[in-house]
Amino acid sequence: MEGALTARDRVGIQDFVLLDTHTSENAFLDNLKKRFNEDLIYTYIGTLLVSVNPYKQLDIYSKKQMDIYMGVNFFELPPHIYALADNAYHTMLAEANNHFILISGESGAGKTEASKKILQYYAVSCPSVSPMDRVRDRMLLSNPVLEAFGNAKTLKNDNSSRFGKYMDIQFDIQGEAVGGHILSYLLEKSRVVHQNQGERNFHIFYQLVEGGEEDLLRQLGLESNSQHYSYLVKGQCANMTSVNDQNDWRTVRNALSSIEFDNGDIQDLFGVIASVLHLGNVQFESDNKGNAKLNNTCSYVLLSNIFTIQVLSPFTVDYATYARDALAKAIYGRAFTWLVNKINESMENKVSRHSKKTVIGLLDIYGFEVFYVNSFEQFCINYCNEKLQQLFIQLTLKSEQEEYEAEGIGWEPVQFFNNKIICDLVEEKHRGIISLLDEECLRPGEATDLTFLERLEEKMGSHPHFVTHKLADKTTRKTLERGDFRLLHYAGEVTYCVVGFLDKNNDLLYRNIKDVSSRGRKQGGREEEGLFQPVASQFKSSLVGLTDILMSKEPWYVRCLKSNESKQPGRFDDSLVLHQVKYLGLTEHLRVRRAGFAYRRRYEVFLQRYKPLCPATWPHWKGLPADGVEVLVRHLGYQPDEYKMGRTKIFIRHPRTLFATEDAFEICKNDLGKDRPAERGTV
Ligand code: AD9
Ligand code: MG
Repeated sequence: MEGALTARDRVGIQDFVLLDTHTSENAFLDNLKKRFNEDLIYTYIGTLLVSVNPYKQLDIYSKKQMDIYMGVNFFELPPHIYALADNAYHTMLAEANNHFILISGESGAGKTEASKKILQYYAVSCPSVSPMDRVRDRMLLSNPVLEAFGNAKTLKNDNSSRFGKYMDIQFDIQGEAVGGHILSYLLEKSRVVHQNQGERNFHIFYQLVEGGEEDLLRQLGLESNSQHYSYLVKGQCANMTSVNDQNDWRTVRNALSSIEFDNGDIQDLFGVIASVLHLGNVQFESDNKGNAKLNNTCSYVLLSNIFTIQVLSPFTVDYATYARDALAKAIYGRAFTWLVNKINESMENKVSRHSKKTVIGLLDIYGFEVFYVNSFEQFCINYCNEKLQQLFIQLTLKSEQEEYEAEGIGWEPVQFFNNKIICDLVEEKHRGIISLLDEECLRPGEATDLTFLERLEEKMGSHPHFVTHKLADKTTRKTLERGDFRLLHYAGEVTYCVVGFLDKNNDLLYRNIKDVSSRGRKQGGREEEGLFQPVASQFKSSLVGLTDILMSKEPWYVRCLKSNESKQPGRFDDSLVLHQVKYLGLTEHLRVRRAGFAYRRRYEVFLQRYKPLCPATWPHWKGLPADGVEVLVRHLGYQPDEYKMGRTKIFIRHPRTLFATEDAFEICKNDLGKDRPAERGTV
């Protein structure tokens, strides 16, 4: 016994719900740290998985490990991302409904890695019949491709996602993965033309230039050296040790071939990427009237027209450079959209299109981030994280507690910080920051970034989560520059510099650029002339759409924590981790979990499923379902503190109680024979 205690002391508790000391933040941190020091990066809070980034390869993701976790009850093995993936999968099959896995955490916490592990688990572990293998392979191969085009090195993460990704994995009723579909969210296009010190452009540019075959580079007119391209060296770290662009190029190149990209597609795609690089090297100089002209090294007549003459009025050098960058961003953005569409086509389920399917959605977005200078991009990214935190609160802390109340279950409310106030500050109709930004964008010629800031200060000045530069000194003692405003986000305060907000929100491509560049090919049409929606509003609408998609499914959560800021293997920075534990609301979640009930089922559903386990309820129970359930669980030996009877549902405290019942049911079902199909209920 003493030995067991020592081991437990050393490696901590694998489910916080079982932590016998109080649920303080320090006890929480202590347990995480103990486990982290033993390379145990996963810990549960009930069915929620907490993951701490180890920044080193652990030998826990092998095929052998996958086999161990397959079909095994959640709590029987040490916590693992595979256990969560497996549990979601089996619940989906048993209950024939849709699920999603919300992976959250700040930049560099391990979300993208977690989502890859889950996808790999499904690809390897789910049953398969031959033609579907191709769909599964394509789902896996879509990862390196999208990462190449949508990820980049930032100061926070060498492989930072610069777009949001939601992927549905579709399963047929046998549990085979038969199709996939990706929705992508707001790509950070500004990175194409500018990178901050210590950051890079999207990986694909370096992969192509450093790894591309001689023939290909010759065809594209490219030098095999990223230093040659002005768009690749803005952050002064084109070559970095933690990535191998040449190897990654081969992976991406092979993946593209395997996912139905024919040679023509691939040529076009890299033609576009190369054109962006060439564009970046176009330089302008002033003629004697102060107008822009291409400098001597550029000899393209068409380019000359695009950038130096705007219908009648000539461009200045600054304006021409601006127009060049706008075009480069637009080209890359469209290539990315095209790529996602192509990948979707290749993952489309073409075999069992009409049969019933259920899905598991995987959400991996860009995490909360704070840099020295934060701009429109961070504003959008951090707003997105606020929305996901709000969804988490809605689904776990708020609705959970409201349900106990509605069901008449005695309940001591757990207090938590509800970040709805920050979401409203950003997105409220007519009053939020996004609305004000849009209004300013509708006053071309008059509005500037600074008039936008003035309006913000005027309207938001007294909001508890908004700090204007006038008040900053008094409240936080940290000064703000004149062009800054600060938001007190759920995950910490961020100072945004307004420079570029209007322009990035407008995302306008000058009409004559479009006209000239589309000459000689079919005009793509509607989008150009159609309704213009500013970027932030568009993003807001797409996040509302995403929330709707998620709310219609059963949730699972992976909360990723960053162990240290310097990406060092095995280093656990107490204050950094504690900060995340706090703002993610993990201890509040634990308190609700501990005091609450892991499972609930409507009486009818519970009775319908488990009635064969009790002679009094089998084959029919004539009274009220609630009474039948009471008789049934007493017969099964449930102790009084293990369950509660609500108005419409039974609440079961620990998953293990339900698992035991489920095991008994499986045995009974086999005993009853095949003539009586066991019906599955839904919650
Ligand atoms: V961002 O919001 O996209 O900037 P993520 O996605 O949360 O961020 P990511 O998954 O990319 O972070 O992880 C960052 C790095 O941490 C990875 O490149 C790995 O080097 C490292 N990492 C993350 N998770 C693990 C893991 N389970 N095992 C080993 C890991 N290393
Ligand atoms: Mg990521």
